[in-house]
Amino acid sequence: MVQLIDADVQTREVLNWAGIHLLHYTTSSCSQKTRIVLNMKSVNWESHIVDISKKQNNDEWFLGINPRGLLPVLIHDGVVHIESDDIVMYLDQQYPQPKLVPAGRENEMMRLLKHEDSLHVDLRNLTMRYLIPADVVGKSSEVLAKYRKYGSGTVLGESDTRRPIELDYWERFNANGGVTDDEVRESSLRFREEFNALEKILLKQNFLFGDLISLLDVAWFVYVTRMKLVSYPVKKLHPRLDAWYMDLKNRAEFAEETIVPKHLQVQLADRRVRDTSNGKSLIQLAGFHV
Ligand SMILES: N[C@@H](CCC(=O)N[C@@H](CS)C(=O)NCC(=O)O)C(=O)O
Repeated sequence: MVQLIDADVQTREVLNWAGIHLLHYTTSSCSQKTRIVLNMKSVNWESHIVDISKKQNNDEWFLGINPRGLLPVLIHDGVVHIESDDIVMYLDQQYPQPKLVPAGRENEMMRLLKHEDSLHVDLRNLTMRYLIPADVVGKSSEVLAKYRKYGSGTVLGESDTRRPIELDYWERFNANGGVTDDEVRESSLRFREEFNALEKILLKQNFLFGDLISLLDVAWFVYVTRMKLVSYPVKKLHPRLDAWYMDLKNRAEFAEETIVPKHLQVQLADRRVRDTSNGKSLIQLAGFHV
């Protein structure tokens, strides 16, 4: 569990926040994951929107809460929790109804969630390339300077190892002028491999961790949701995964947290047409024959 210690947190006001608070952003996939779990468990929580499109996650106030500058953050009675997978594991312990990790299988679940998290960079690549509008994508040198400067820079009292990885990502992104065609191909192929593995599992059981719904379903649901938005052909390549997705999508707790705003839908449709006519759609760059 990543529960920050006192010395990690510089925005001291949050240490006095009582109850459950979530710092999140509507369309952030990791935020969606935590909100779905909060819904499933009928937890009352207070919402604090941190607008990623305005880079508020790189402001001093937010970096003083999460030195990694990433969403979501859960604050429970003044204790700051980061990393969405740790947050949902924590919520499952605190609010066991319904139980989303079978008793005795916590380590196995954590391992599988960490594996899912390892694809976050691929999800980010495809999101940055196909979803985020050109006027918002990337981080300017001013924003990166704030990212370097603010916050304690420590997690659990140790110099944070994640921040240099994040900085490296954005510096490379700027140097390459965005996500490259090769990165699109590699990230798409990585997802195809993972989705193929999930497809096999779902041919044997109802959900990803057995016959009952679990945190693993929530975690992959938000990824599949995003991959559909970037025009990855889920239904054509992985029909069983698509049926599993549709089942979850029809549940209010999932649907409410993954609504795509109308203006974004219109932008996406335009973009899809443009990318396809330039031979740069995800399907074309990945070389999928669908
Ligand atoms: N491993 C982290 C990943 C968090 C993450 O990358 N969050 C994204 C939103 S889904 C974010 O805050 N991005 C903002 C940025 O990179 O500037 C988690 O699961 O919480």
